[in-house]
Amino acid sequence: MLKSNLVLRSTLLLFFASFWMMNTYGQDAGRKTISLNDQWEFQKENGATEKVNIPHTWNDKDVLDDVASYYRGLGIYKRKLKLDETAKGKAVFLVFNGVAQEAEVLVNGKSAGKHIGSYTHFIVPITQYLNYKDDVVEVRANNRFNEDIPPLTADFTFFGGIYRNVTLLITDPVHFSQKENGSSGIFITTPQVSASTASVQIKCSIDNTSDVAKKVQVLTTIYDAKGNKVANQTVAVNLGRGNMIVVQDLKSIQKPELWSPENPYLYRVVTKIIDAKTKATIDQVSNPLGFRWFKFDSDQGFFLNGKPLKLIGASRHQDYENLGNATPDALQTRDIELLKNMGGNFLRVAHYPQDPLILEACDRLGILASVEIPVVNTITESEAFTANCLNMQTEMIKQNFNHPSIIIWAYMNEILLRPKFTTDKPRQQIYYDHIRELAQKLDDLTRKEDPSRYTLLVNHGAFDIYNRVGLTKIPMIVGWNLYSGWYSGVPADFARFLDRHHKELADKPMLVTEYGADADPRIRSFLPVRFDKSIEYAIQFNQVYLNAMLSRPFVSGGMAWNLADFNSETREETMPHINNKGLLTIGREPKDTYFLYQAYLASKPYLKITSDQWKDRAGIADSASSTCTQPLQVATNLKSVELFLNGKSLGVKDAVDHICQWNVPFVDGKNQLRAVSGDHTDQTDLNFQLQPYRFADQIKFKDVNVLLGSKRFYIDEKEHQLWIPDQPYRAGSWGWIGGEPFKGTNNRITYGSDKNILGTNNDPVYQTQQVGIKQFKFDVPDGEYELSLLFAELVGGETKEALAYNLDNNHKKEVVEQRIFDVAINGAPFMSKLNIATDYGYTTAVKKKTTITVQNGKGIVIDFNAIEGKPVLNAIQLRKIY
Ligand code: GCB
Repeated sequence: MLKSNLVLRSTLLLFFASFWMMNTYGQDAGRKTISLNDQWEFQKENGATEKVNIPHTWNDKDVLDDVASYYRGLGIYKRKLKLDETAKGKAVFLVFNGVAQEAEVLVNGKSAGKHIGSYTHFIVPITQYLNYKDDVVEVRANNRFNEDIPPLTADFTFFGGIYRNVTLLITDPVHFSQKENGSSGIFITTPQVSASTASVQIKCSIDNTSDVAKKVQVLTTIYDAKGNKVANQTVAVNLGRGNMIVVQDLKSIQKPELWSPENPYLYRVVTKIIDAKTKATIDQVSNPLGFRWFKFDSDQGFFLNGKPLKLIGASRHQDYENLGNATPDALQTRDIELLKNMGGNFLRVAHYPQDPLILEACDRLGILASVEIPVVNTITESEAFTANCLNMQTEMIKQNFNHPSIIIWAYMNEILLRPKFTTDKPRQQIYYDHIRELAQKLDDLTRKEDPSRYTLLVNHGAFDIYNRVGLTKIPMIVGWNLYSGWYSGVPADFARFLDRHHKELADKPMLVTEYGADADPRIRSFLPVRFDKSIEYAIQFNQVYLNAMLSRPFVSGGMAWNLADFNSETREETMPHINNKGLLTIGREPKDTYFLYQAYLASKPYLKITSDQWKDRAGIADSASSTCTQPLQVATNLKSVELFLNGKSLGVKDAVDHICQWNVPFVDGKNQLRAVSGDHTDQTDLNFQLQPYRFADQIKFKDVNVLLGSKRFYIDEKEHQLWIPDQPYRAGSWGWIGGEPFKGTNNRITYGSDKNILGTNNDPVYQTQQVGIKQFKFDVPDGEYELSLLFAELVGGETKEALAYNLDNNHKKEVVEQRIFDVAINGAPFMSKLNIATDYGYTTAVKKKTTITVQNGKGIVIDFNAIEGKPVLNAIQLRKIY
């Protein structure tokens, strides 16, 4: 009984194993691939073991806390490999799309391969290590700081892990080479393209890992999008052990359908190795093919297929809300769809090569692209660093070579942003010389590896120094990351910078590779100013930039920084650890700036009531009326638009820079808005919480949440609370008496404070304050109330470095003054000798709540009495209980 059971079970196992092989490997193309994303066991060095699936990062949770650090060290992954007899005699490989940042792959305990760099693929041949029984793969990944591996510093988080797909590849001993820097081993160019004819060159690298010579045919077929054969060529070769390069020229393809953003027409190039005797396919690889030609001109900008095309789009980071860099495939592809829907035609894949899905989507959707290696901010002057840069550049080019969407290879970003040796000028010169030599080597390598595309080096806005170091001479295109009106100056400086480039670097084509302003979707303002992080400031900023670029033909294009918000662990500001310059949130919700881009770029009539994320508004009634008038914007590419509120016309407005604006008298509760232009309409409902102008008015008072020292509105989406700006005390209403808004410390250019407020996710509630406040009064009628006073000490504590990308860099050490005060409510002591810094710590959220019985028409009077220094109040909430 027992015995026969065993026999049956092993027969079943065999059956299942071969069934699995047949179904998952049965691709009839010689080679077999299957993902190896499941069944991994993971542990941090000396940590507990857990089961994980790929994509995986070990940092997804540690970037969610308030602390500006994350684990940078070793992570160990292990997995069994289920290979049976059918794999014997074959060549077996593991294909890693991305492991951050150093990786060693072991098979059955033996080191099979190593790789350096988080962002390029690598392929590890493992045949010689296999036992085909109980094979175990181990990947030791490490994201420690290593001075020889770029990036050394950057404004993004260096997540560790096997964060992109892993695949098992099984081929015949004769196969397209897997030794060509992680590429497919096939390199396709189009030496000649016009609207009437085109030629295609296919260079294949073929390996024979067996000792048996083999006669084969290399057959390349080009198919059009419908699957019709357009051209083919067969070359007969006799392959001995080793490598052979086979080149095929397919000439005179008539009337090629051209690839462009409007018509991303893709052909397919299928290359096969065929056994000359049996005619069986030994190996087969497909690649995309697009026929297009292009040029950059320093005077007239970019041309695609002979026609001018302004390149407008965005840069993209690869991480996602709560997932770190372990972003699933579908969300990666969706990003490119979002860029396309925005009207973009260009993607700067920044600051490093990304998942293969990204460029596949660009090919399909008609998005032109640049890709770059992560040499950011600073370099190490070591041979190893140089070698790693050159190797990454080679890998990037070879791995992405066949994408028609790519037109540019880049290799450095703002490399003079963090200059070393600032107090030793001769030594600094040596450092600069080293940078220039490295740039030259990378540029030379790129032009040699791929003469069909352009090279790009990306600078920050310090024109003179990049010129002086010689970095504007080396690349074919100069990229500028410009933040006038954000980190320094005013938005109008942007156009002046562009004109300066055109005048002084008259022969260099240029791209605006970055520009942007932080936009926290929770922050709105009717008086937007630099650094308030409001959506409204970002809208104005983007209008100025888009106008300047679109009106200057010599500007080949511009890429908004960034398509979406992204993790940057060392950042603080309103949303700590996140860079908020995205047009989408980190969870890919469109901000109103995204709609502005649609209005600028849409080819069809476009109309959109913005304030998409500001559907819950609050405000104080206009004097004794039952409405509150606030501006409302519509983004459009139409000349003029009419707006209706609850069915009543508010008039027709002409669009200025793609925005129409009305003053809308909102009523309490639901407000139905309809924007109309000809046949085009957009409609939305907006909820308004009307605050009484005076407590004695008809409008019933429920609660009010007030930000002090602030002109911002703040939407707390989690607790569904709306915060409004403060006002000086007005009789019959509420407000502060005495003091002035916090103006930042020393020379820091901030709005309120830009420090991380500990103990809250509502940092903007605490980041502004009224300094030197004497009283806060509510002239509320008698009743029971709940009052909350919110404090945070904004001066002192850890003095952080000047904002990482603040080009002014004039931050001085903060002078801390002692601040002690008493707080009394309606004459009774509430908090005595309050010293926020010593009692609670610097930049820490403090909320003190109490209930008050208001009687005899006395309202609520809160007194702030200074003992030392100036009293402060950051925010205040009042709720009527009954
Ligand atoms: C830059 C950098 C980019 C930053 C950006 C910013 O110039 O190239 O990595 O994220 O500025 O937001 O400050």
